Amino acid sequence: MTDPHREPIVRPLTAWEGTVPREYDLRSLHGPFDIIGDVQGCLDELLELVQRLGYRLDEQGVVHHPKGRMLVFVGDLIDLGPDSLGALTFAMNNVREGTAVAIRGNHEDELLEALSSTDAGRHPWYRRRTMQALSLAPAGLKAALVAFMEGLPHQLFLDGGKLVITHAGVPEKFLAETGSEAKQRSLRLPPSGRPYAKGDHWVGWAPQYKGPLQVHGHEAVGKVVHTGHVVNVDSGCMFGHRLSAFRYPEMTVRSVQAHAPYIKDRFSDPFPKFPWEHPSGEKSL
Ligand SMILES: [Mn+2]
Repeated sequence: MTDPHREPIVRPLTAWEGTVPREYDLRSLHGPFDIIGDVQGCLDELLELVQRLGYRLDEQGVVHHPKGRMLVFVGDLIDLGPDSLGALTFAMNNVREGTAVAIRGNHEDELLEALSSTDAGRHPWYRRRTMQALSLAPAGLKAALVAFMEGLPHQLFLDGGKLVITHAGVPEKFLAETGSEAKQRSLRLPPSGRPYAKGDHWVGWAPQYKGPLQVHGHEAVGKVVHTGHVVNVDSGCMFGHRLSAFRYPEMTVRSVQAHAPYIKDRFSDPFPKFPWEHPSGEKSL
């Protein structure tokens, strides 16, 4: 008997039919992709995950996959875990080599804002730590990392427009928008307008979303959640859960266990239940 809450993955994937701004347009890249959830400075888990996904790392930390797979980062490479600069440098080196693409998360955005601010105001502990690490880095590396973050787009359209990457997840009507308000929405959305609560931003739109397959991060809920054409790939490594990759076009999930809980989980239940959730073939490595 068919469970009405368990819709099949909708195939074929629909391509975005609207305009794609140049800064978001990587439609000519067709993958296959391994879309990595919010790394948040969890470099060790990132290196473990990419190697288990079949990538070989060269001496510069650039990945090579025998089947030409590419990494995709959904933003928030930095801050809560132990090695923000390492994670950021890894992503930068691979983007430069064409073995990865990445978008900006709110943590990169807030760091750039903090760095450009003359106001010495209070920053959260993780921002102070990341800023200190950056200040201790060689000047050339610091400049390169800042330029890398400044160049990160807020959304990316891939594979002919059949796949879109956003940080916080956005309803269809906000895709491909470039205004400053839209960009902020892409980084921090709760479309309900309510403060974040467990799974909050899924309630408003994901089950009804009809756009191209959208993979995003930002809201750590302990495991990858796949709702129709929307995938939240942030499985909360920084909270001691897992770092995950959503594989495209296979639509499967691979993940590794966090080596430690780096900060206290804001959710009392690390695995909230979503009644419409799709069984996405999650497997541990
Ligand atoms: Mn975020």
